[in-house]
Amino acid sequence: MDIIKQIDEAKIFIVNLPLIEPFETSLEVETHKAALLLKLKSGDCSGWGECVSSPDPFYSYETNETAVYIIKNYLLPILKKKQEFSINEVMNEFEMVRGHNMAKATVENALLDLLAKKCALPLYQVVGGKNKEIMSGISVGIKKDPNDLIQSINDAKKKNYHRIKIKIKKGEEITPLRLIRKAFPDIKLMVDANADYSIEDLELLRQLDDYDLMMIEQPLAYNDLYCHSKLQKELSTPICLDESIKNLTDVELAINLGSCEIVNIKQGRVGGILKAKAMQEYCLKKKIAVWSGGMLETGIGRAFNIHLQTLPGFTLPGDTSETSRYFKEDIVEPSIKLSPEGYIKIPEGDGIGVEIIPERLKRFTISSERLV
Ligand code: OSB
Ligand code: MG
Repeated sequence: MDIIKQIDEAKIFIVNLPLIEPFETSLEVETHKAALLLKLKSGDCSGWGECVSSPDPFYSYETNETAVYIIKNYLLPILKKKQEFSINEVMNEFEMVRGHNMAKATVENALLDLLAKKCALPLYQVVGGKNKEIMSGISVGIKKDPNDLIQSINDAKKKNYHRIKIKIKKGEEITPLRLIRKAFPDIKLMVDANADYSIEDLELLRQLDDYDLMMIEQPLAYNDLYCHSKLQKELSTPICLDESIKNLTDVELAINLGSCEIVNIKQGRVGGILKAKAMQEYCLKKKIAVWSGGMLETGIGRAFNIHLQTLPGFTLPGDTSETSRYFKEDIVEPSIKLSPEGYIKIPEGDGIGVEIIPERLKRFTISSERLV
């Protein structure tokens, strides 16, 4: 049942979709989503994956170009050699490539979609998820004009998003937080610093404890679990790690060092749904809450994040918002819409449950290459 037969076609696409509004973080301002897509075909079934890398190595060392390089020269050659295989077996062989978990997740995701379609089951049933809907949260970028920030939060509140995250950067965080709490004393609020602070900023970071935040996401450097453990001891607000977590070992280290109380599991950053599931299980055992982040994915990547969140450890609302928060036109149908109570229904079609619209794929593609 979990066996896939030989891959007889593999194709890579780079699509470029304009975002409805620029998305600013402490790292960069994004105006477009340049996504790497992978299509794998076996017999009469196809599966799709989307890489969460960006064109630039700011959030992670992986970029769209390094992912293409790794997929083309290392991962697909492993896959191509096999007549019949299980996804686990392939993922184990991928371990010979160190790191590059975004590239690995892309192939894993496409294989899972393919397998689920072959079994005529929705993806969440293949990975063992239970929930029929998930809580939706939103990530709001840095705004130059405080009125824009208040407006965005008001819009999100009206849509009943289960929590609102705002991006912050060092030295420009207190004013917006004060304004938000004045206008919305009770909303569920958190901040994401994308590693903009250092432990030297302890006194500034202590002030964040005054704003009743659900958590502070990735305050310190991506590679500094030790200083996060020192910081967590000084703050009453939970720290959540994002870019520091690339695999299960990072989770074990972070939890046992006391570097965080919450983990943002982005399946696309940690090598795919199966790796994310193992991390989620570990965190559940350790009573560490997890949620699913996002990378402004197109409807393909977002569908994987939605299916992931049906697993039992995902008790906190994630960053998966409705399509209209990102794109005027996505490359898939149906677009994701929130229920009046701020939930997203799990697609019940086979595989990821969303269809690629060929005309839109063609229109948004800036390059493509057949690899097998
Ligand atoms: O740090 O979580 C992040 C987007 C791009 C890169 C990094 C991050 C984000 C988000 C948006 O916060 C999440 C989403 O809505 O997909
Ligand atoms: Mg983050």
